[in-house]
Amino acid sequence: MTNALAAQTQDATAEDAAARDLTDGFHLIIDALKLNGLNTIYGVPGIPITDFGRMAQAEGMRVISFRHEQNAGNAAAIAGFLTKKPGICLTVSAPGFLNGLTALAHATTNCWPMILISGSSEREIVDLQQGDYEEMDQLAIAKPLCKAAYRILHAEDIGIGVARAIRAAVSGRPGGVYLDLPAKLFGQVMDAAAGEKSLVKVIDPAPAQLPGADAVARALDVLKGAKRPLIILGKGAAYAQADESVRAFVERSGIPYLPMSMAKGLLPDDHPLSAGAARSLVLKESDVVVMVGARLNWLLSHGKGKQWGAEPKKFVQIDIEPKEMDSNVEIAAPLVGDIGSVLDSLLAGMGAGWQKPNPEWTDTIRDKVDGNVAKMAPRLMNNNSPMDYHGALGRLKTIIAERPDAILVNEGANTLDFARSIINMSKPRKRLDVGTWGVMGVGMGSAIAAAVETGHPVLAIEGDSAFGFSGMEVETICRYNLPICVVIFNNNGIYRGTDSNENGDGDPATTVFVPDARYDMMMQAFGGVGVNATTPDELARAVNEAMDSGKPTLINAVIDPTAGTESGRIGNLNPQSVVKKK
Ligand code: ADP
Ligand code: TPW
Ligand code: MG
Repeated sequence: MTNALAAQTQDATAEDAAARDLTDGFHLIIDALKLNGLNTIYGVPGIPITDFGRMAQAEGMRVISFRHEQNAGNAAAIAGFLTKKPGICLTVSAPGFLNGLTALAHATTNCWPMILISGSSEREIVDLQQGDYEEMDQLAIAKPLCKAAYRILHAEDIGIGVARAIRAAVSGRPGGVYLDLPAKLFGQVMDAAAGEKSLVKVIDPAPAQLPGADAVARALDVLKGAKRPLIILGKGAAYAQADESVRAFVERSGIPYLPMSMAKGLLPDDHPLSAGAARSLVLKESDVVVMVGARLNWLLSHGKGKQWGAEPKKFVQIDIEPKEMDSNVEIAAPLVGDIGSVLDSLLAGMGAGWQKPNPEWTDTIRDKVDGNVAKMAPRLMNNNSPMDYHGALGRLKTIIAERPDAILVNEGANTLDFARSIINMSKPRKRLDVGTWGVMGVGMGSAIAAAVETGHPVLAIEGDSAFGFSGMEVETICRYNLPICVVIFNNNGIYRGTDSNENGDGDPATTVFVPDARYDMMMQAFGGVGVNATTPDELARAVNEAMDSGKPTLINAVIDPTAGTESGRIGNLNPQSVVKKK
């Protein structure tokens, strides 16, 4: 259909539409999403997408309305990680769009597929800067913050536009995509049959990418020369859903592995080859390291420096993104491809005569792991009141061990670092946290998406500060009656609750909150269960009840305000002044 015709037909009345069998932008977008198996939208309604949300719900999509777009966006981002399909976030123009944009950038940084669909104001007015309602050149602003950004101006382009967005989000290294839909698009009408024909079902959206035979041979040569090899599993490996290949590669090679935080559970944390509790040792002592869907970024001190020991290492790296190779250190054997295909090629090349590493290496690691686990065990059993991190997390560790299908959401500083090392995961993609940026505020969005996408119970372990960034979504949790139990580690502040303001003006210190706050009462305000827990036993009782009942629950866990340390485990990254002012 020509543009002129499209414009003309916009004036058609509803009766006309029924008589002539027309469709419109609203329906075409919904049909395009559904055709591609995208059946859930996370968003906040308003002009110009209020009716779109309503209609999507009426057409059988699940539409989860949030209280703030950033949380809806974080939900879409984690839905992408969990499902390998782009999570969809829907926002209104300018301010809503900007609120969603942080999450789109977060998804892109973490290599998760997501599509931020935003309504926008009229192009003609925006481009002349004539002051339209919520005027903003959203496409230009989104571009540098995501993997791809598109705008659809004509109803007949919706099929192609949505297909492009999906393919851009999931192919190669996944990431966030922005899709700009000006208000006028929604009402554009066209012939229903032509509309249906214009839709595109994306075939093979994330094609397998096989490594070259020479690259596989090179990697196997490097591995065969290794005396103290190590595998590092990253969240890219969890995302790839090549779980059997990952397990087979670790077990057949006999090489110990270290899981990055969101790769925990790809193999159970108590697996005999897990080096999780011997991290410093294996980083220092290994001579060949196989990176599987993990980047040598700040989380691994860029692959160099003290942490990595004095002797130079050889790296084998498996990644779908060729540019990742040599990003921080030289990669001796790059394997560009998808994790399943690459690992299967390596397994085939290893053959029957594969020599597992010398037991001296694996036994050393085992001893270290066993020693560290034994050292930790008694601390996890304490019943101190107020609670410390170990006493509280010891109980939560047991609860998660008893419920391998439950999903753990985790954010904070000390609350994050202690929970990550204390709580074992036994299945893939069950641990969702702050990701590559260490961003606070992902908690409630992640918890909601986890419950919606998987139907499994969710335990969200939240620092009191971390929770505050998305806390209003407890209403959303209650409204949709989701099986989410939020535990707030309430130590009265950021890192510790004991800071004081040096200038004596009566203002509180910058890192402390209202002491002894009762977050549990927030949940009660919306009809959920709220519990104040002051001992590990009380905490365990309340969490067990919540996980069994599936009722929306928030537990205020009273933590000793002196128990934490500044910045948790990354205090070394925190610049501190050495200059004392007189
Ligand atoms: P972590 O934080 O767990 O170390 P990163 O987010 O740093 O993990 O790294 C994940 C890596 O996985 C990214 O470099 C990304 O390109 C890669 N990746 C994502 N999906 C796949 C896939 N299907 N196959 C191969 N590599 C992938
Ligand atoms: C979007 C900086 C890192 S950790 C943290 C902040 C504010 C909160 C730590 O306190 P919490 O945990 O959650 O109470 P605990 O157990 O140590 O007391 N803004 C964003 N992201 C980050 N990372 C910050 C600020 C930060
Ligand atoms: Mg705190």
